[in-house]
Amino acid sequence: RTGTGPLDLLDVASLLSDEERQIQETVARFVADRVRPHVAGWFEEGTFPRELAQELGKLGLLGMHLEGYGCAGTSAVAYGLACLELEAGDSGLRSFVSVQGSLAMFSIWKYGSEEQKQEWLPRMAAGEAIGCFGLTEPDFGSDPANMLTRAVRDGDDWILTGTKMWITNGSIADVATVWAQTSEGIRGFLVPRGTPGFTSRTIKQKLSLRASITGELILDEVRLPDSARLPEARGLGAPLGCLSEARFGIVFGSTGAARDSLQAALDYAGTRIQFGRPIAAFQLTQEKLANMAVDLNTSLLLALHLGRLKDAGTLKPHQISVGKLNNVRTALSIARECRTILGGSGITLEYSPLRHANNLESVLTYEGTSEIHTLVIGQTLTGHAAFR
Ligand code: TGC
Ligand code: FAD
Repeated sequence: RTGTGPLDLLDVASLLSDEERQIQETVARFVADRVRPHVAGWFEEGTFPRELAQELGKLGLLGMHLEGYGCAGTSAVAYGLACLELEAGDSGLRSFVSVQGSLAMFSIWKYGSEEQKQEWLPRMAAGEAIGCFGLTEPDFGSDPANMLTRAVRDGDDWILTGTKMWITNGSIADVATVWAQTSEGIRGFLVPRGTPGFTSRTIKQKLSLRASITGELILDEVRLPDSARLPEARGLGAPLGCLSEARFGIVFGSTGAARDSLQAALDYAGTRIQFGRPIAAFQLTQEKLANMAVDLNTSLLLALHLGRLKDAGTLKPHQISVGKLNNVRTALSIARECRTILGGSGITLEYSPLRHANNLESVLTYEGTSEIHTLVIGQTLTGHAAFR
């Protein structure tokens, strides 16, 4: 846990409320019982068991920081701690929860009509309906402003045409939030599975986030009524507002993958004997462990600080970029270093660090690449946007 054992050098746990600790404990227990025993198998098979959705729903983890419509309405910090424990299990599990709650549900909660909220949110909170969020396209990832997907008016209806790429839950979703250009700028649409012209395919042969379904969405002249449009979503700021929610979860989540890797390396170093001593007794191993523990604790403090800002309603997008950039690259570096401590044993799925490291390669890229977050911070510092 964040707050137990030798890894909590700074007693970060003492900064949490009883309720926050309780939520964290509950999620950690769920991960220990329902995820840890199976996750290596899911990763190897490249699957995400759909039945987990309803279990996550029962625990109140889907859209947990949203108010009403069957959502738990917890604090941002509690949501972050849940992400941390889920990602200590696997980034794929946290991805599922991020996309469902912070992207698909949040887009409806924030920009949807009352009818859309009533139709989708309670079922999505329960894990009975799965959502996805289609922003990225084959030719436009970091630069979504130039997306090619178009929605054109036809009487009272809209006709959507385009392709969305790398969409988490894309091929298992019951409803997709799809972002498209219109003559009035970017707008969001809810596209239910089974709508004529809407198909998806699962992307195979991934080396990262294997315990997560990633898909491609194909929209071939999909006809939708105007009631499928998210009425309050106007311009690129709408999808970027959803991204701020999910990026926040990653600031916490990535520290979970780092903590789990470090715990595995620490345990292994204490029992692996070479040259007649546990490898934990060698100074070079201790230097690695100490540096990683310092970095982990720093990441946790940063996450908690941003969480407190979010709960106070003052968190700014560039501050989320600081957290996402720092905590994901730190977690990736920790996971890789932990793998070295495990030696040859570290290359199999028996131990978690290389699985986490492989997953974190995706986390470094999605929700804004490390380069994009660097440029967001650069723009804040200098006033110059260096994206284009
Ligand atoms: P720019 O002109 O800067 O901004 C357009 C409008 O958006 C507003 N804005 C934001 N609003 C809320 N939150 C943010 N973080 C925002 N950033 C910008 C901005 O104020 C403006 O509003 P307005 O009213 O003036 O129009 O836009 P730009 O085209 O120059 O792009 C800026 C840039 C590069 C930072 C942006 O395009 C970007 O973030 N690109 C990265 C794309 C990205 O992150 N894609 C992620 C796809 S979803 C995903 O990866 C899910 S993985 C989930 C999982 O499995 O866990
Ligand atoms: P590109 O934008 O082509 O970038 C390639 C390289 O160029 C990167 O290193 C990038 O940083 C760099 N680069 C680009 N522009 C600049 C610049 N101006 N300055 C300097 N360097 C630059 N998207 C969704 O919409 N929904 C999802 O659910 C979703 N899930 C995902 C799940 C996985 C497993 C993955 C891998 C991706 C997912 N994505 C999703 C897509 C993800 O958001 C994009 O991959 C990401 O935004 C980067 O886009 P790209 O892959 O097209 O790379």
